[in-house]
Amino acid sequence: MFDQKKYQDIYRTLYLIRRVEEEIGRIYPSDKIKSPVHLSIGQEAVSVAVCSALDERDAVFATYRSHAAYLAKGGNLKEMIAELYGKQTGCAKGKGGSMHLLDPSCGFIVTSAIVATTIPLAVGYAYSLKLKKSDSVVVVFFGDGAVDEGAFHESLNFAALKKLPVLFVCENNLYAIHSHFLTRHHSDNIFKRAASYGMASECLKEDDLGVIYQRTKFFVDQIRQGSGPAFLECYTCRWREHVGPNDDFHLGYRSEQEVSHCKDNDQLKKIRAEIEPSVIKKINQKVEQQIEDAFIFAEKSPFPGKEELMTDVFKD
Ligand SMILES: Cc1ncc(C[n+]2csc(CCOP(=O)(O)OP(=O)(O)O)c2C)c(N)n1
Ligand SMILES: [Mg+2]
Repeated sequence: MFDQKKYQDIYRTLYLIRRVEEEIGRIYPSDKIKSPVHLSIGQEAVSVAVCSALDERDAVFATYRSHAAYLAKGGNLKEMIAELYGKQTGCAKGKGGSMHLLDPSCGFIVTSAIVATTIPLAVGYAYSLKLKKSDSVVVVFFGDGAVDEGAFHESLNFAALKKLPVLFVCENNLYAIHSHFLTRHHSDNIFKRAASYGMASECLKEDDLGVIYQRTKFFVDQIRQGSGPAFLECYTCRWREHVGPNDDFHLGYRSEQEVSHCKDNDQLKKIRAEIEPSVIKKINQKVEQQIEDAFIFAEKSPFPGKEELMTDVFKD
């Protein structure tokens, strides 16, 4: 499916995200990390597949669960960990935490803790690109919970009406916190609703990195040529609790079996099998060093000074 270099690039990013989130989970109980953390563990393949099909000129918007998307789009790892620690060197100067990652230098424009709010922002951004006759494409990631919000529907309608260069990517992990999709909606038809607003729309149920990559590439090429928006619903699975580093089977809203079934489809293991073990060893060593360096950087960085309390609140 990919050439060997692409396999290695994809594996490196998947492994980085998995391991950095495992480290975040390990350190979290020490209270050094000052913000809530919504881990992507189990969901990494969607971010990595989609971002691997984009160029540097393309822009990404995401949610409070966006360590994976931030890193997959090329966000700075040291600044991400420093942000979680609330340090001045963080990507939001230590004022946003895990739920407000951003790195516009690599096209990772903004994230938000408020469900669905980055969808209209992404559409507005796409509108500005269209007015400037840019050939960049905007991707916005959101969860199945965002479909419950009016802003989702208004944004899709407007994007279709104005034929804007935006790919909507719904990461459907079946739950909004602990509520199953079918306790919130009559039917399982998110992608059909998107189609009804007037855009190409598909549902990918396999959680297969290669398939998500191929379909993203197809839609991004079309969008770049002026097709207007498109929509991808990607089924995926969150392995840990909604917020925090633990699992949550004791809560009873889903079974351990449901998640272990997803773990059998771990895309990290699948991609690893395509690469020589000696190469894997080298990649892993480098990534582990990068992660260690990032946590040391965060530890050593200062907290923001009191004089920064009221700065960066409004745009000058
Ligand atoms: C407007 C709004 N309503 C409610 C919440 C509380 N809330 C936080 S996360 C969440 C669930 C969202 O689920 P989903 O969009 O499927 O994303 P997931 O957490 O599964 O990645 C809710 C309801 C919020 N942050 N914003
Ligand atoms: Mg969800």
